[in-house]
Amino acid sequence: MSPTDDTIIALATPPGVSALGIIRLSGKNAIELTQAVFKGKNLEQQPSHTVHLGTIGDGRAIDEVMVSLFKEPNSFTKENSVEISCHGSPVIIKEIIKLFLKRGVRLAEPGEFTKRAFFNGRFDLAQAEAVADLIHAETDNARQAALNQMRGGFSKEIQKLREELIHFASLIELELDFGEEDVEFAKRDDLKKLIIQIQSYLTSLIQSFDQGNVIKNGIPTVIAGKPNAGKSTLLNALLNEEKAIVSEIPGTTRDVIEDEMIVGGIAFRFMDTAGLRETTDVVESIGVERTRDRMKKASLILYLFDLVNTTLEEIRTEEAELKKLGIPYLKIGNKMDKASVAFIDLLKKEDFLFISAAAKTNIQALKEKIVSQFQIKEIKQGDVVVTNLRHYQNLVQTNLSLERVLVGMEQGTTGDFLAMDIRQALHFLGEITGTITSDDLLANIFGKFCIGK
Ligand SMILES: Nc1nc2c(ncn2[C@@H]2O[C@H](COP(=O)(O)OP(=O)(O)OP(=O)(O)O)[C@@H](O)[C@H]2O)c(=O)[nH]1
Ligand SMILES: [Mg+2]
Repeated sequence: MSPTDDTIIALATPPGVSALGIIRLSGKNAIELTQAVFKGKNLEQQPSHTVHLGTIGDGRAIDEVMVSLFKEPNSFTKENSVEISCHGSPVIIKEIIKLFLKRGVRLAEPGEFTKRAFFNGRFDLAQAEAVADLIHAETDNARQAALNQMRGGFSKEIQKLREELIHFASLIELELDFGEEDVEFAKRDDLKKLIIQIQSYLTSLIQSFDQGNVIKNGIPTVIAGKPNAGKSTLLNALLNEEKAIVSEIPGTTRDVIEDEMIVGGIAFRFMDTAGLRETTDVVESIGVERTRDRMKKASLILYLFDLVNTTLEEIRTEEAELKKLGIPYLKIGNKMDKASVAFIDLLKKEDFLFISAAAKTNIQALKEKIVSQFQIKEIKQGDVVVTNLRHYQNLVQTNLSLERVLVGMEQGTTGDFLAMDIRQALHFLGEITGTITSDDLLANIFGKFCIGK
């Protein structure tokens, strides 16, 4: 059931001047309402999935348009839907939308089309979320993961496991009805087998999040080093943008400055940080704390040395510190334009990459080196990868609840406690697919969508 019967409208293409603009309507009266402002054909008599040329306007013609019809339930929202392709002028788009607003159509909220599709049973919640991921995919891997998820991904499997668990929960609850009598409808061995099977599936999904998280959020790559090493200059060179302030004053950067960039088909989240040094400046020392924190969480550290102002001993000391973190790192010698040839020669034995961030020398080589540190598995059609933090958290919670059921059975816990933990597991699984929802959860999910989707 749709949450409302009203008809909604939104521009589905980006605002601004473009060749075409697509305005989308959905709701019981979408076709009838379009007919009222359309001249060319009687739209209500046309079959679904057909396109019609005509003029649109209210007495005067606003534009010549193509109207695509989708009749319920064969549309994205499962409601009557219309897509109006007009010329991509903001004035035309505004005037056309106004025509409909005057007739009682309402502007769609973010994600409202997808929300209706979800409520009308086109797909479950995990699939609805994948629609947003698909739109925002920045790499081919992210696109494929989202598409797989949108096409069903783990949804069906989770639904099936959930039904089997429900079966056991109801059997155990039935036992409780018999009170004192010693009956066992739910065979404990079968339940144990089922739980182990579910856990093994959940574990594989949970493990896939390592990769899924990288796909969705990029590989956290921290640029670190002493003040003035040229970290901010390097961030700007990597991004090809004046993102961070560069100055000759040591201690310029105090906060973490980050941005994402696709290199070799992989998304990296580059972070420029405050230079590492002991300082009495309160703000700077907070910045240094943040640097250390980000370094610990990084997948790769780009450690920068100023080739002009650093001795071999200093390099050795800094590297020893760096090594202790146990995070993969690259040693980068910056300011090669000003450095002495002898010093560079000396460092060649130390597995250094030499660059000039200011002159953008060897930045391409550095990018290649960065990419070569990661072997990203290509996601293929049908591969299930959990990319969504919410799904991941619920999968972990489900697993914990099931673990409690297993432990409970080992310890001979009574049926009522087993049933409670099974219900918990069912709750967490149900939230993934949206069998169980709350207004907050839905508002949170759909509020992040674009308007018009
Ligand atoms: N000659 C030369 N100078 C550079 C190079 N890279 C950066 N610099 C200069 O070094 C100084 C410090 O650069 P930043 O990028 O601000 O250094 P930082 O590591 O971010 O410094 P903090 O934010 O203070 O930790 C600036 O004057 C830059 O212009 C380079 O490749 N060659
Ligand atoms: Mg800086």
